[in-house]
Order: sequence, then C-alpha cells, then structure tokens
Amino acid sequence: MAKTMKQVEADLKLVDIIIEILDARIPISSQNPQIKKLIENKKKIIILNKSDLADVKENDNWRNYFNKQNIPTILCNSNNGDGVNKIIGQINEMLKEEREIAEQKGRTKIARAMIIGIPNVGKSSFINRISNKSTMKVGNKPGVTKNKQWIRLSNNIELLDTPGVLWPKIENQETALNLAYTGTIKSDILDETEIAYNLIKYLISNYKENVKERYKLKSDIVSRILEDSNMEENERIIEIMNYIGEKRGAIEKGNNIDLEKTAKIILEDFRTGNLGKITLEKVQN
Ligand SMILES: Nc1nc2c(ncn2[C@@H]2O[C@H](COP(=O)(O)OP(=O)(O)O)[C@@H](O)[C@H]2O)c(=O)[nH]1
Ligand SMILES: [Mg+2]
Repeated sequence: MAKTMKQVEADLKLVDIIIEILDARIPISSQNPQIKKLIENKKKIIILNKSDLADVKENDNWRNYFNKQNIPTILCNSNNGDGVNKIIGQINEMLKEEREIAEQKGRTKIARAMIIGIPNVGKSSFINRISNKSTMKVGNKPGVTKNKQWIRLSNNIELLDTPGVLWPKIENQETALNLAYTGTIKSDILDETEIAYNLIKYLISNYKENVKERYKLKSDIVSRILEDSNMEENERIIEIMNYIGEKRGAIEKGNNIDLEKTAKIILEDFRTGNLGKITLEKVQN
C-alpha cells in the first residue's frame, strides 16, 4: 500500500539507509528532487532498476556518474533478480564503522533500510525479489517500530516492507515525455500519437538501427525519408511513422495509415523492450 508523504517522512526517521529506486532508462526524470532535502543526512544507495531495458554502455555511465557523487549505485533487474542481492553487501560495507563502534560497547547494530521511489520504477518487484523464502518477516516490535513490518535480509539488516512512494516532479516537457514514454504518467497534455512521435524522433537520432531492425525497415527507404529536403523535420518523422505503420499493417479505412494504432504499437514495443535496450537520458559530459 502506498504511503502518504507524512508517513514517508515519519518512516525516514526509523531507518539508517535509504534505498532510492530509479528507472535506469531515465535516471534523472525518475528522481524526486524534493526528497533530497529530507534525506540529506542519511546514507543512501541508488538502485538503477529495469537495467535490462536500458543501454548497457549508458548503465555504466550512470553508475559512474552517481558513484562520483559518493552514492553507491547498483544495477538491478527486479524481474529476474539480477543484482538485487548486492544490496546486502553494500549495506554491510556502509555500516562497517558504526557496527565496530557498537561492538566495542557490547551492542549489536541492526541496520534498518527503506525503499523510496516514484510509481512504476519497480519498488514492489524489488521488495518481492529480495524477500525470498529464506527471509523472515520480523513482525511488529513494540515501541520504536510500532505497527511496522520489517523484512529480515540478513541477521543484522532489516528492510521496511512497504516502500515510500514519491511523486514525480515534472519540471519541463522533456521530463514529462520521459515519464510518458516509460508509462509512468498518463499525460493530459499529450496524446499517444504525440508521445510516440517524440519517441521516434529521439530513437531515430540515437537508436536508428533498433528501429530499423524491429520493423524491418529498408535502409535506403529510411535514408531517403530522412534526407528529403522537401520535408520539414516533423514531416520526416511522421513519414517514418507511416512507414512503420505500413510495415505493421496499421491501416484504416480508405487505405490510410492508422497513426494512432502505429503510436500504440511503438509505445508498447518500447515499454516491453522489443525495441531493444534503450536509455532515454544520457549523462551530460
Ligand atoms: N523489465 C523490467 N521490468 C520491471 C523491473 N522491475 C519492475 N518491472 C516491471 O515494472 C512494472 C512496475 O513494477 P512495480 O514493482 O509494480 O513498481 P512500483 O510501482 O514501483 O511498485 C511491473 O510491470 C514490473 O513487472 C525490471 O527490473 N525490469
Ligand atoms: Mg508498488
């Protein structure tokens, strides 16, 4: 169940470590800038989830980008579990000093962590993956952790079983589009045809071969469209969409290309990974 912002703020006080889940395809657009202030003094780990859908090279670039800011970053696929268990080693490493101090005083330091992230980044999937059969529900603890369910990840790490849901912050059109491509938000301002149009425009500039391969587009026809100086850029992109629609049999009455249907096909193919491994936001050098 989702928590309200007030609950999230209260939960933050109970934990040592925040695990922020981002969508590896849009690591900046899937962040919530407001939360930064709230968690300034907390230890943080970034999970670049859905890394299976993102560009392998860009995954490395993003991991380096966050690591340079001293934020440990882990690439995950919460669908098949790849990378998920690395979180345990990472938490142990981050708590090493605190644990040593506690031990000297004859105490055991239990690390408590919670997951935060905007909708659809894979918070529930990640929690399901990490709570395999060998992990135990810790149950209610009177006092400090009243009414909280904790999942035991190891004998001294516990994870809050419900994630903190953050609202995406849509600061500009680019962010809105990134969140629309990935299906995180339903846009009121843009319809599917416009979203798919912008996606194809990006893909043609950055992942042209993926588009050609997926829809079996002929190189010479694509080049002819893209180099046609009689058309404006937007007309060329629409022409590429028409070509995709033709290839996929998205035809309406009167033998015209059904652009709306073509748009749906493109967005579905992107979201399911049928267009290949694609990153929508790249690290700026
Ligand atoms: N390909 C892929 N899909 C994922 C991954 N993690 C989650 N998903 C899918 O993304 C969608 C949203 O996941 P969910 O866990 O409900 O996100 P939440 O809203 O943050 O809890 C679901 O369809 C998941 O199957 C991942 O690492 N890779
Ligand atoms: Mg969820």
